[in-house]
Amino acid sequence: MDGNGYGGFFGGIKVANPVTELMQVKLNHKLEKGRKYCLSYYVSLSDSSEYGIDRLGALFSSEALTGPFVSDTVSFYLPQIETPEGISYTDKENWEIVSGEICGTGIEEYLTIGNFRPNLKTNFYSAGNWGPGFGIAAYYYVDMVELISCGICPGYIPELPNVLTPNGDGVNDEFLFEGDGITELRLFIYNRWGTEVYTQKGYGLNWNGRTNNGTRLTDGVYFYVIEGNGTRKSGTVSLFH
Ligand SMILES: [Ca+2]
Repeated sequence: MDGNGYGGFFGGIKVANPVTELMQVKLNHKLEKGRKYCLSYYVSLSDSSEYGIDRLGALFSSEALTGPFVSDTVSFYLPQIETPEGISYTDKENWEIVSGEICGTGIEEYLTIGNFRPNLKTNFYSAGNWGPGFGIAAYYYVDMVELISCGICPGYIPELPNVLTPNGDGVNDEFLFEGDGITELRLFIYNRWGTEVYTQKGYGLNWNGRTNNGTRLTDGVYFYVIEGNGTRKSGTVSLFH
């Protein structure tokens, strides 16, 4: 928390017909299907707020959200990430971390954070009165919003090409899926007679058309099996050197 470039939002105002504020940003890239992302950001309750709240949310969407976001009693948007009920953010002196995970589906391009609960259904927690200010409201400063790829989603196995031509021309040269969390997967390659010719597990699955000893395999159709991450996938891949 360097305090540079921080923003803020009203997490709730303990009156009817409240103001709702959310912070929204367009992501540099859409979330990838099957990839897990870890979101974290830090909040600090403003000195002028008499209350903090719980259930801070983060919503990923394909389009920018437009208001109205809530009525007094109904939410129009449901965040994929929400901190637990009963865990309040009331610290005015320090930054508190908010974090959660989401599995990408390939369409999410906007991130919106804030309180998605209707004001009359928001839980307020006393944070002490530090003098005149917003009064019965929770205004948060926000800093260090970070979204990183942190694995693959349960049950997900990546799509793989069905042609491998490892001749370095930049087309179909690799049979791979890279990423954090890939350590959960194991790759097996069999020839047409069912003989295992290549196996791999660990970070980054990548078969280059050779055996584990580096011997170049003959052109033809091979079968692959990928296991792990609670699921299994098989298919064929045609190898042409
Ligand atoms: Ca090629």
